[in-house]
Amino acid sequence: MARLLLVSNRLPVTVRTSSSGKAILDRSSGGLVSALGPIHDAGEGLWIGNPDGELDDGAREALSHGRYVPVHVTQEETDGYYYGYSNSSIWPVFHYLPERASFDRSQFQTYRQINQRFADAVVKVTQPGDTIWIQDYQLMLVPGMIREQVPDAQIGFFLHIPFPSSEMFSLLPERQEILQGLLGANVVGVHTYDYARHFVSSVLRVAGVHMREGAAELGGRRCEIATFPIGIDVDYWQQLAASKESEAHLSQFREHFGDRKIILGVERLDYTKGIPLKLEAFRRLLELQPELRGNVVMIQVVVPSREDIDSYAQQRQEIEQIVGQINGEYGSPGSVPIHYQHQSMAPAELAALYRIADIAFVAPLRDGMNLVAKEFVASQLDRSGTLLLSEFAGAASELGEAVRINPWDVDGTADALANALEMEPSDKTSRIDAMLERLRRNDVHRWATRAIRAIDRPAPSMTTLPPAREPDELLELIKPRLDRAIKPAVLLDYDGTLREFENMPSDATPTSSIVRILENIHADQRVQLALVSGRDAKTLDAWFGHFDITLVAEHGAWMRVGKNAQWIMAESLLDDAWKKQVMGMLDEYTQRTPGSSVEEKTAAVVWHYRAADNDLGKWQARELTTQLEYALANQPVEVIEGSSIVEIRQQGVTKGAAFRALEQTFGPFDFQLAIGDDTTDEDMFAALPESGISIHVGNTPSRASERLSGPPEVRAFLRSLFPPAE
Ligand code: GDG
Repeated sequence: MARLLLVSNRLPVTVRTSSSGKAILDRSSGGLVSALGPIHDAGEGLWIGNPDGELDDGAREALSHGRYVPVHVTQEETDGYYYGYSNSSIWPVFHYLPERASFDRSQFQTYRQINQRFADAVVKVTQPGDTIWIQDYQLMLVPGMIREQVPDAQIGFFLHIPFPSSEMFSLLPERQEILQGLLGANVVGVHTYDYARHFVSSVLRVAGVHMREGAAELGGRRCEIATFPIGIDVDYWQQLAASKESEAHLSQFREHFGDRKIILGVERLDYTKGIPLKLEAFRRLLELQPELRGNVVMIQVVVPSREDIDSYAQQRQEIEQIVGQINGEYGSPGSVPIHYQHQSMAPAELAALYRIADIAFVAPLRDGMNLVAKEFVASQLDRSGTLLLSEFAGAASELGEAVRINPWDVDGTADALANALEMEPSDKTSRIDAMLERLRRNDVHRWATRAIRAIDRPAPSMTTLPPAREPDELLELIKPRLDRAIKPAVLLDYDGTLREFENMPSDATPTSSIVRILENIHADQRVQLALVSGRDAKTLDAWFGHFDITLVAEHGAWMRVGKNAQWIMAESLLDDAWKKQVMGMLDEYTQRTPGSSVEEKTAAVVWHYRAADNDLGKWQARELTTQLEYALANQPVEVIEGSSIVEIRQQGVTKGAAFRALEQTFGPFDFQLAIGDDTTDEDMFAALPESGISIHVGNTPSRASERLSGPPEVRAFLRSLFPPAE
């Protein structure tokens, strides 16, 4: 396995000196560390990052022993790079709060300088075959900087915060340089489809680079954007929540709060987390429902963070002021409505809070993902809590069963709190169960493996765009050759080639003009005509059975060589154990993508998304393809992305094989013409001899020698090539 070089602003360990004077590494806690720590431990890779504080020789040795490579950043540099550009420019802009942002060129220069230091540190230790994976917004220039020095490096980048709309992104004075930095990666990963879309539009508007289906082709190399929503370690949280330590905290809390209802908020001190508005919504609840006063409490844990930045210090003041007001207004001796804590707590205590809470109140104004929401769900051993989740958190796109709120709508949020307090136990249970199942399936380990595989995956070979021709021009080129031929073969794809697509495949019946074209070709006695389609035999029979031509169904799985001939099945279709596995995965994607559907064929399974939202469909198709390629690596099948389809097909069954079978039956031919529009037709083009003529339909790259823009041009071309007999 390739070595993995992880790069993050902070190293995931701190060095401590034991009583015997020995340097010991303590692993920090947190989602990223729990995901990548085990991978780092199990492999032979390195982790490159900034250590906490000064290192003596013992500390250096301990780090090196653990395969950690320290990159030092001085206090002054931290001010410019971390508190400055990272957290005072990028962070607020990427969270849609530009009024909190400040832009200072010298801070950017420090950011660039530290990014260069990280890049140099990576380059120094990298070896051929390594996989480099860079984490987060503090290091956005690093991919490009490494790429400059190691052009063929495998580089991934993951952004843990939102990628904003291009209008917002463009506020950054250094937007060009930042994008170029990111485009240095082979794969840029983000949490959600929305962020990916935003990235694509920024790349186009700001950098002028077109990304087709989520990938940019940059001077012979690709940069792909992919969504990998980060998960949590579900087992860890469930075990922690059930631990003795956590149980002890839980009993204490139960004793303290009695039967009062508990609304819980846990976040880092950050203006993106929407804490003041949450407090306002809670205030509104108490104002509107006096009977709740004294019967409901809000526990708000605020973990100290970035207090060297003014806006963070101000945020703390603002929060504490509101807490004071509400407690003053609605408190009574012995009953305080808000329990506020500006300190972090031990994980077991946090898990106990997750368990005792009736409502987890997660209301960020923007949040890349939000792990607190997921941890709360995982810790619900009694399945008795309700998650209130802001629609502006990345987690909202996965946790559909949460009660969604718009944090800006204080009245609406207060109503949602009131309703959640009244929710039926069975409703709570079923919501938690559904979310938990999803969290299990997409846990943090899966996040890491999916992302690493995507970085490692060899880029598909690049094809170019054949020259586009007008039908007449193409005719001049081809007609003389056809006229000279004694035994010509004409192979035509149907959907997207002869016939325009319809939303419902069954609606794409042959028009009279298509029928006439086929008749005219067939009237030329010399020609062997074959319709080579992905459709099933039944449909082809119904539509074209009366023609005395060759029909090829399911991309070569079935073939019928004349009007009354039997359909023959290709031989390699016997083992289909892979289908079951594939169907399970396709079901999941069908659920996630409204309008999509699954079609089962003899030698293939197809996921259709033509009737789904176009962008979403394309996106899910990419994800699905990645996942399938990995899951089916050892199976005799291949995964093909076609026009609004992903097809999983038994290997050896291709349109290329169909051409060869045709040649065996009738051949050899002295003229070959093949026309098709999608990836499956590429096999057919590849099977033609060098002198064969292949025509790709559409405006995407292809190995074909010629190109026509769409079915109308194909029909016009064929009408002139095979004019009706006088
Ligand atoms: C960034 C993105 C994205 C909180 N209080 C305590 C404590 N925590 C832990 C939680 C959770 C983590 O901190 C917070 O994670 P979030 O995801 O909620 O937020 P950010 O720190 O802003 O993280 C975010 C994330 O990166 C991952 O990609 O989800 O959108 O902003 O794990 O458990 N842990 C302990 N004591 C506390 O008091 N031990």
